[in-house]
Amino acid sequence: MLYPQQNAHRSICDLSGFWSFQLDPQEIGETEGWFRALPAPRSIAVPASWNEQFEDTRDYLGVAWYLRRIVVPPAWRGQRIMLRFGSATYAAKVWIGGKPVGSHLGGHLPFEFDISALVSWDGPTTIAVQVENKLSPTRVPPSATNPELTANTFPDVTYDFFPYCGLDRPVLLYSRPPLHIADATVVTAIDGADGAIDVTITASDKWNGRGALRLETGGDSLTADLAFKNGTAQASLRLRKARLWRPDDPFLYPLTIALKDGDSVRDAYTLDIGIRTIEVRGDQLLLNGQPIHLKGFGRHEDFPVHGRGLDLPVLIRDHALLKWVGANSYRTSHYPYSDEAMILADREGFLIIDEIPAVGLLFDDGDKAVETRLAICKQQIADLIARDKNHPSVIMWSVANEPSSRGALRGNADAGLEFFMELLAHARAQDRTRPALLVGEQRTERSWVAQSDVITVNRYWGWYVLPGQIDKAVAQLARELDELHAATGKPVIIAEFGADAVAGTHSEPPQMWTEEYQAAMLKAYLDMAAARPWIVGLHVWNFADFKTGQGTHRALGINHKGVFTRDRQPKMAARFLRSQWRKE
Ligand code: BDP
Repeated sequence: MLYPQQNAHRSICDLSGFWSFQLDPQEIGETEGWFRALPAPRSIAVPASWNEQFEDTRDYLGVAWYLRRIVVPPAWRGQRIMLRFGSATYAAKVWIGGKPVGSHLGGHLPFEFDISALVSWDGPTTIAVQVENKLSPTRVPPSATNPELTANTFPDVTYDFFPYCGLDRPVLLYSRPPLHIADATVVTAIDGADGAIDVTITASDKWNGRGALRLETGGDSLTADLAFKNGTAQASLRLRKARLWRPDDPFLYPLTIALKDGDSVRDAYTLDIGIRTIEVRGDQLLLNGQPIHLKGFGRHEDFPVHGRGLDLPVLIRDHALLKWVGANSYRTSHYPYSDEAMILADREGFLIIDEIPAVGLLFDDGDKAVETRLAICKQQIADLIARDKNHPSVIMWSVANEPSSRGALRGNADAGLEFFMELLAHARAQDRTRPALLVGEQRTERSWVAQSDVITVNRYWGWYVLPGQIDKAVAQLARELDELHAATGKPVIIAEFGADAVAGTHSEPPQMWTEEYQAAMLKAYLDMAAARPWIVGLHVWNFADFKTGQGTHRALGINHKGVFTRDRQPKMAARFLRSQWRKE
């Protein structure tokens, strides 16, 4: 899926701004025609979650409506007019000019509709979107039917972050020519000092004409002709002495694809590509053939008032702080992040573990529900890979976070094993160039975790297990990891470890919840990993404090495991990490 682009053949109209908004707790809007006009609207900002914009919406997860009247530029007549939502959490239905155009299920991933036939050329066109985020066991992430499996917070979810809702990402109206580039897939390889670039392009209308590729190299550009057959063309470029993409030199080459009719260009699209490889060999992770160690965090898209809404200054600030602390990597825990985050990661050189929203998966409510969730996860994997396959920053696919064999699967690890083997196989089939993994917790079956290309585990020894006893906890963890490594022979990533610290609290000797304890715990993990070269990644949980449900173990509804506060000020742990990670 190509991100919208402004060029000589395509235009974008960004619909960020104020929309009309109304909650619909009785769910009468659809029968009463609210898609034409809202009876009692108020203004709301898009993109942003609705929860923190008003007092009465914080915990509201039901149906709500967004409306906007726009004038489509007359110059777009004759073009295909597309309406693209960066995300809508969780379920969305869309009407244009009072007519239904389509729906989408699942947050955190983009979807779009061709609305060419529905826009008005004589006046404004009304765009209406109905969104709801009801918690349900047959959604992903699911909510529990079994109270044992919930996080015991309000809202009552199976995971530890706030279920923000709404139009969290930009809504873009864009035009593209009737005959257009529909998709492109770029795969890069390294051959000695040269870069090999394979490009597969899909054009609309089963196009049988010609096209061209051009790679800007800074000197003479590299070109190749394209011959489309039934809408598909392939070409390879060989770049001598390629400048490889890597964290300390995230170099991007502009690659322009053009569809041509004789000498006239019918459509063009430019992708910024990075030439790099990623591979697991033995118990090492190799970037461009060299061992790489991931230093970084699990994060959240989370900030006061915006909720999970895209906030470009915060995105920039976060990447600046990631560099300040010496990180080179993060995981998009626990859902795909915005397109804009992935674009920035390419430009800034971060190595991303890209995760679908399969957090808190349930296996206790019967085969049918498990099958439904399997189908949703497979769709989410396909959609995520379709969106992010060309980002050099994305180095691995994560198909789940912390599934556990509690509930009915206790004693039936095989059903879960099949579930995850199927998801991992699905990811590998969609993309042969990147490793795939699932992130296990203490209770996740060993047989499931072992299916990952890189063994990836979350461990809270010294916090939830052996609280207050860091030395003993980390010694026990070291024994467990040594054994896991010996049994699988694969590289290991600790994708989460950390301690809550309420900023400004101190103790000597270190005590849980203080800044000293958090820093001491991270130090013990880093020291343990330093002696084990097969631990190829350490992601601290979390980059910043983040909002979660209200509950007895989450003071102020905040998870305080951030090394930065929610407003991005460093705790002692951030300074400690900087002292370690910047010297390496
Ligand atoms: C892990 C989860 C993460 C939580 C974290 C915690 O993967 O989402 O926020 O624990 O408890 O189990 O802080």
